Amino acid sequence: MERQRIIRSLACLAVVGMLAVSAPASARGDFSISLGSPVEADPGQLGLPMHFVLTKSDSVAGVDMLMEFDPGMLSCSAVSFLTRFQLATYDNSVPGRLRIVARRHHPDSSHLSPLGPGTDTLGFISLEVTSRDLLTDLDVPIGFFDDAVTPFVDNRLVKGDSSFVTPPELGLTDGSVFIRYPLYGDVNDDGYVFTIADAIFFFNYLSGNQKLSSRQKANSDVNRDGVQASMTDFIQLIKVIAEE
Ligand SMILES: [Ca+2]
Ligand SMILES: [Ca+2]
Repeated sequence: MERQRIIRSLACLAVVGMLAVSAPASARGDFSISLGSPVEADPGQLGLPMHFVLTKSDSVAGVDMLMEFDPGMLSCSAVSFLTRFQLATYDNSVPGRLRIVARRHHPDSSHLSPLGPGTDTLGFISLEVTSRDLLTDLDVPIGFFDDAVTPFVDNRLVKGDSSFVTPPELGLTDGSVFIRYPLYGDVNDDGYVFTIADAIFFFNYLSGNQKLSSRQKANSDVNRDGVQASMTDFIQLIKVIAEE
């Protein structure tokens, strides 16, 4: 009895082993769209680029993507394409959503050949970050999303033969924006808050003789009303320094 049980379990293991060998090596990894590693940002930052990258083991003639994010934290101002497409468009009309559609061929013009196997950076999404006080560092995800209302799969690839690759065969890697909490009052970004040097730096900016980095701009929202580097912030800075 015991011997039969051992033989059965050995047979089971052998079958599982055979399946593991004959299954295609991670079909998921053969096609993927990635929004890459987290992008660091400051509150109020504009034109923050998030690249989208396509990896494929076969030729691809088109891409459809749908993403969502917290519209209170981020907005999408534009999408720029780095790979040539004959039709390349996006829809950012709904806050917190972004749809991207790109095709190598267009019905009204001559075709570009499909993209061959390999990895291509298709383009980048330009993001704008909220300038309001978030009270802490915050990681805001940008996730692929399938809209139940649309009669098709929202994230998919069009292959050279016009067939589709959809999840789970198409792997999707979400992105995120890590919003760094400002050091309010450190206008010159030297690690010290409310110093005379900060006041001089701020004054030079207001006089048009100094530019501010996104970090310096975020730090300069001294009264934390979401309006960065304003005259009111400067007055508040002077007030705090005078009181110390
Ligand atoms: Ca400083
Ligand atoms: Ca302010």
